Amino acid sequence: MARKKLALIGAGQIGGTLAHLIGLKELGDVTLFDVAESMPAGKALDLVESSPVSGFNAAFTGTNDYAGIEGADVVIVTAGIPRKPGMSRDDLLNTNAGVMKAVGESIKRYCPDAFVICITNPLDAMVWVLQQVAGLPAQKVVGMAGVLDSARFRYFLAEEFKVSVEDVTAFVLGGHGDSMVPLVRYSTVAGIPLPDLVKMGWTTKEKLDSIVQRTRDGGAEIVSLLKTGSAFYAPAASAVQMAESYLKDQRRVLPCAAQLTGQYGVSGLYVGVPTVIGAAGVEKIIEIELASDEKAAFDKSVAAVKSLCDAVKL
Ligand code: PYR
Repeated sequence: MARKKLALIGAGQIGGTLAHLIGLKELGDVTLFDVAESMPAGKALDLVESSPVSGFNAAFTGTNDYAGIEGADVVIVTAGIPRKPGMSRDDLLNTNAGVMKAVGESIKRYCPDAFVICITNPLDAMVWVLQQVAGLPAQKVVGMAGVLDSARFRYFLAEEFKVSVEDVTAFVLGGHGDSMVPLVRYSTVAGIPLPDLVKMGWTTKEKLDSIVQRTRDGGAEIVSLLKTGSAFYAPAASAVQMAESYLKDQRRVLPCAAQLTGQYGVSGLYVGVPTVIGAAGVEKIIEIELASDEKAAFDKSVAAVKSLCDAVKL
């Protein structure tokens, strides 16, 4: 069976980490594209030279030419500028929208059958631009944010409860911005909902509120510590989980930015919701019932996504 091809648009910190994880998991051969001259070729060579030591089989190619992504089965987009300390994801809007235009046109030309995962911020607006420019079916174009935001939430909860991260499930809805909606009621430790854990004396409501806020600020916390650039290990691991679910038809239930067509009362926008990802891309959008305060928080987050999309100038 021929190996799958994964094209990474942007060979910076996330791109390099993605390529390494894809190699270690043997998901396929990797093409790293970047506009920086020769840099993707350098990363590709370094990565392939690690393969005899780590014991994996994958080819790595670096290119400055979009033609290199031809025939890719999966495209993961990280191109664009990252934020600096003090910037919000939204400050990147029009610079990165211009980048998404060039990327979308190249995907349309070279790999219109690919499953496309966007990571570039501001995420929900960028994946919206990318899908329109590339002209791919909406179920084949998704944004990576929910897996990352839930991973942060899970980690903070596991730390609070002193249990394995593996036994914590967490649910985050809405846009990948300051108004994202970590859903306490749908998050659990081994199936026990967080409000029950408060009743059982494992934590307090105040402590949970501060974990929810830390989750919302999770990206900014890393930006302020790194001082140059934004998070890359956790975003890359999250996108690889989505790509793997698609390539292996795992039908994982993963939160991601998907185009809504009436679900949650929203149409035409990309917003973070639980989805099933399988061989057809986004095979299902799961619509859960929201309490009135949860719905109000979700609507506020959707309004923030809409105002960003309205401000995009292509
Ligand atoms: C984050 O760290 O949240 C990004 O969006 C990269």
